[in-house]
Formats: sequence, C-alpha cells, structure tokens
Amino acid sequence: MYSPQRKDFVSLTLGEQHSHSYTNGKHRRQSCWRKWKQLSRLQRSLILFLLAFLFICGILSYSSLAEQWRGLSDRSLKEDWVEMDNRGLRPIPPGLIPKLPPGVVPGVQDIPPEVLPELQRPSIPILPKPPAMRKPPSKRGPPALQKRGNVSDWQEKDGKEPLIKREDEEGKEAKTVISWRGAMIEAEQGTELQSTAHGKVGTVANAEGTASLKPVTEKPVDRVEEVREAFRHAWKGYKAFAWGHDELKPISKTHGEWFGLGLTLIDALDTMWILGLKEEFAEARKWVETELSFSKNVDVNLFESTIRILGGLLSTYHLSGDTLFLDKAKDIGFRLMPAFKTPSKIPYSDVNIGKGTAHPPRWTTDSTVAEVTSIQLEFRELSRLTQDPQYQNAVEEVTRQVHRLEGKRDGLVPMFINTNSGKFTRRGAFTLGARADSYYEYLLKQWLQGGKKETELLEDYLQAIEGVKKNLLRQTSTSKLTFVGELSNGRLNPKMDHLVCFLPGTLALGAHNGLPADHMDLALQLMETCHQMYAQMETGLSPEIAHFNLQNHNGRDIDVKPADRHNLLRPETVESLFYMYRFTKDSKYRDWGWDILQSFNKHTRVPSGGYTSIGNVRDPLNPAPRDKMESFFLGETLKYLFLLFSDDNELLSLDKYVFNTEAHPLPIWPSAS
Ligand code: DMJ
Repeated sequence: MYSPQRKDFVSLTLGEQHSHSYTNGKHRRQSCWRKWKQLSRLQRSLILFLLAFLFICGILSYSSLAEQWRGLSDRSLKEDWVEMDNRGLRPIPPGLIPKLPPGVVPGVQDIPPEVLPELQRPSIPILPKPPAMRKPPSKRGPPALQKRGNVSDWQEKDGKEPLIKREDEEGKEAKTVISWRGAMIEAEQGTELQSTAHGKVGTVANAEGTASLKPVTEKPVDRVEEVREAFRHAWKGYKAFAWGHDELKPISKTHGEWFGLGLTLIDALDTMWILGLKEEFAEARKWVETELSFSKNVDVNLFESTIRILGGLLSTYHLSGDTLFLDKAKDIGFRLMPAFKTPSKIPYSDVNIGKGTAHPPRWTTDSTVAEVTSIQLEFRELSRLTQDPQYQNAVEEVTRQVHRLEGKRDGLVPMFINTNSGKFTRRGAFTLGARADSYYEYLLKQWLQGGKKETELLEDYLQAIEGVKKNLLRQTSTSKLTFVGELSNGRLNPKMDHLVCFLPGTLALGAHNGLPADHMDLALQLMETCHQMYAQMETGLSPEIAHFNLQNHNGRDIDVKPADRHNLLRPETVESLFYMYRFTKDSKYRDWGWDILQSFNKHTRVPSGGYTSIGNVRDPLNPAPRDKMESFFLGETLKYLFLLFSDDNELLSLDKYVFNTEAHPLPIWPSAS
C-alpha cells in the first residue's frame, strides 16, 4: 500500500467531481491550492518539471511550425501560376529568339490564317525583367544557399574539385554541395568560365544573356571530355550499386529491375564504344558474354526491349564487329517473335521471352501505336544480317496495315490500335508526344534505312508533317514560340511533351535528305522552343510536359503543372541539337547542349556515382531527386551530347547511319540490298 504522504506517482483528475458550479471561482482556487499543498514534494517537483517541459516544447514547436507555414505558403505561391511573377522564370536571353522575316513565318506558310492568327506577327518580345527574387546575374547556382542552410561542406568528392565558388551574404566563400534529403548533390561547375572558354573566346554570357568581356586565361574546357567524365561518373554508380541490373538507384545506392536483363549495361554498350571508353566497354562485354541470358521466365515489353536491347546489340555489333553481340541480338530477336501471333498480326505489347508466349496488358487488348510502329528499323536489320526474312516480314506487315488504316487525321495517327481487329481505337488525342511520337520518326528513318525506295513510307511521313502543320501547330502569345499541341475531341490542347523534342531533329534530317525546305524552317522554330523549355526553368532542365500560353495573360510562354515538373534525364532535346548542329554548324546549338549538360551536373549528379531523375525542375533548392537513372541517359542523352560536341563529322555520319529511337546507330543499307 502507498501511504498518502508518499505517493511516488501523480494522479491527475480531469474535472472536479464534486463541484457542479462554474461560478464559484474562489472556492475552486482555494480547493486547488489545498490539493497542491497535499501533494508530496516529489509530486510537486514532477508537475513543475512537466509544466516547464511543456512550456519549452510549446515555444520550440511554435517557431518550427511558423517556419513550416512560411514554407508552405511559399510553396503554394510557387505552385500558383498567377503568382509565378514573384519567383520569376528565367528570362529569354536576347538574341536567342530567331527573328522572323516581317509578315512571314517560315515553315508555316501553308497554315490558314484563321488557324494561326498569331503566326503572322513577326517580332518576338523578350520576357519581362526578372523581379528581385531572381538569381543574381552570372550566377546560375541556387541563391541564398547559406541562408537556407542547404549547403554543407564537402562530404564526398568524386575526383572533381568543388564545383561552385560563390560568396554568401557576408562575402565569404560558400561550399559547394547541396544536400537533398540526405543525398549530397554537387553544385555546378563554374558556368561562366566554361562558357567563356569554349567557343566564345573572351565573352561570358550572364543570366540576362548579355555578353561581357573577360580575359581568358584558363585552359579551354574540352566539352567532349566533359561528356566522357559524366559518362564515367554515371558508370561508376551503375558499376558499384547496380551492376548487371536494369537501372541504378543512385541515392539509395541500389538497383531497380524492369526486365532483369541488364538494361542499362546493354543500352550503354555502343555509347562506350563511341566515347572510346575501352576499359568500361571490355568489362561490359565480359558481362554480356558470361552473364547475359535471355532464357528467363520474364515478361518484357516488345517495344522497349526491341529499341534498347535488340537495337543496342545490333549497333554494338556494327561498331565493334564482335559477333558476340550479333549472336545475342539473334537470340533476343527470335524470342520476341511470339508477340506477332495475334488475330490481326498487330503485335501484343508484352512477351514472355522464356516461355515464348505473348499477351496484351491486363486491362485492354489494345497496343500503343508508337510501340508497334517503332520496332521496324531493328527487325528489318536483323533480317538483313541473318538473311532470315521472318523478322522483316512481321514488322512490315504492321507498317502495311497502319498505312491502310482509316481513322487518321491528315496523316496523324491515334494513340491506340486493337490487336484483335487491327483497327485504331478511337480514344486519346492526336499528338506527337507519348504513344505516337516515334511512329513519325520511323516513317522517315525506315525510308532512309532502305535507301529512299519505299515511297509509301515517305508519303505517310510527308502527309503527317502537313497534318502537324494544319492541326497541331500554334505559337505562344508572348514570345511567339512555335509548339506542337495535342488535338483532343476536336480541340487543341496547348501542351507539348518533352518527347516531342525529337521532332526538330527528325525534320532537319528529312530536309537534309531532300524533303521540303520548310521542314527545316519548322525544325529551327521547334528547336528554339525545346531550348526554351530548359532555359526558362529555374534548374535549366525541362519539365516532362510544358503548357504553352496562347493568351498573354501573364507574360509567360510556358506553364508547368505540378504533376509535370519532373525531368527523367530524357534525350530528345539534345538529340535534336545534335542533328541541328550537324546540318547548320550553328554553334549556338552546342552552347545550348552545354548548358543542359551543366544543369544535369548541377541538379542531378549524385556524388557517389550516377545521375538521378528529379521531381521538380522549378525548384533549384530542392529539385526532389527521384532516385532513378534511366538506361536512356547512358544510351541516348550522353551519346547525343558527345556527338554534338565532337568535331568529327564522319563519326557516325548521318549519310551512312540512321539512329533508332533509342539512339542506337544502324547502317543505311547499301543500295544493292
Ligand atoms: C527512350 O526510350 C526512347 O527515346 C523512346 O523513343 C522514348 N522514350 C525514351 C527517352 O525519352
């Protein structure tokens, strides 16, 4: 039993059991005091300690909550397009917007004026001056890093020196690593120095796009070498944490699996060859020889495994002459063939390469149009190399059917096709983006691959580009940026996927091969737009989807919805920059590519190795890393950057090779075949 005087516990009674009056305050005070006096010293001390503790906690949590509320209201400001004025998009640097001849918009002359009223306006104004919150000129790093406590000392180095040197508010040098929820992300390299040193001797472009003179004493930056370095860094992460697996998860330092076939390694093979990374290539080859087996009970996506695995193996075979890769290509090609056993011969989306069975996705019998029409380059090449026509026959049957199908709109195709009926499914939009994009790309590229003989492919391509011009092209009100919208239920939705940025390159490739000159004009305009999708974002990286403003209600060209703010390290813009540079030799395309590489280094590079996709291209202080390096970053993005910066025009000449949609070069067939 506890004696009343020696309670070593505290009992708290909520409510006055015997008091029924709320008015008798004096009595209550007296009774409280009496009860307090009745408590033991220990109990009183405990209560006092508890009260003091609660008081301190209250103060602390108030200040942190207030901080969070401030943050939240900042964020909702950021998310509100109307309020974007306060944060500021990047200004369009003067001189980067192509000036159009008065009264004429090249490449869109054929569009009726009622469709494109704004197209006739010649001048392109510059976006409003940045408000005070913007980054200071000449500093592309996140502002106020010190203030936000978001910069920490070097914790990890990967052989590169600290990347940014800036001054904080007291004028001291800040350190150069940005912490993202535990992941240390390097800040960028000295942008000014590098821009200065390469190509534009003696000048440096600041954030306003103006040039100022600066003496050049530093060694010129070798951009090609910088791409090699980026590749090595990505490879380092893949090798350390994801070797032989599909994808690197660079922040959690582990791997992700999709097909379980070493996707990144295979996708990267020809890139290593092209970049001259012999050691890396040799170790990857060893893995292909000793570890890679397609005899696996696994479902793979026909399109993805064709463009990445079959395409990667075929191109590596061509570049290296090593028959190991051809043997592997034959193996996977053969295992993918069950996909074509459908009532309509339009292939299913998924194949089990171990069991030899195929099926559509669980929820539909449809396949995606881009997927069934973007496997032709690879299977045709496989037939040519093996002298076995089954591959070519299967994919050309698909081309023939799609060519004849009803339901197109001026050459534009819907997004879905049914594997039973072989007909387009009437849902979805007419788009050059996801689910339709590479249909258009492969029309032109097959025509080139086959030596420009297959006229139906060319007709379909030409008609489709006219369809784009007639139905999908618009310009923003503010800067007259030309973009390719989507047509949904007869209405134009002014949105464009980053995926559409393959189009300038494809149009330029067509024009280079004798197609109408206005294709090149359109390519120039769309290239500018794709560049602006990067340049106008705070991280210098494009969102997955951009919404373009047709009304000049806020002085902005591009709006980004919260769900579309991510960047997956995609290649389409640098792919087009490569084509545009090869055909025009205009060094601005290299500079734009260089800016993109630096933005990747600044916001997506993970010090322990690898690059990560990010969740928010509008927030340089927290781009929200997603912990995934897609295989196409090595297969495509870095390859196209390398080719963009390389001075060797004969390196994969565009008159001798055609790149598949995963950037794997395949030879243009000799005219005899
Ligand atoms: C790649 O797999 C290919 O480029 C494909 O055509 C589209 N998606 C990715 C890159 O964005």
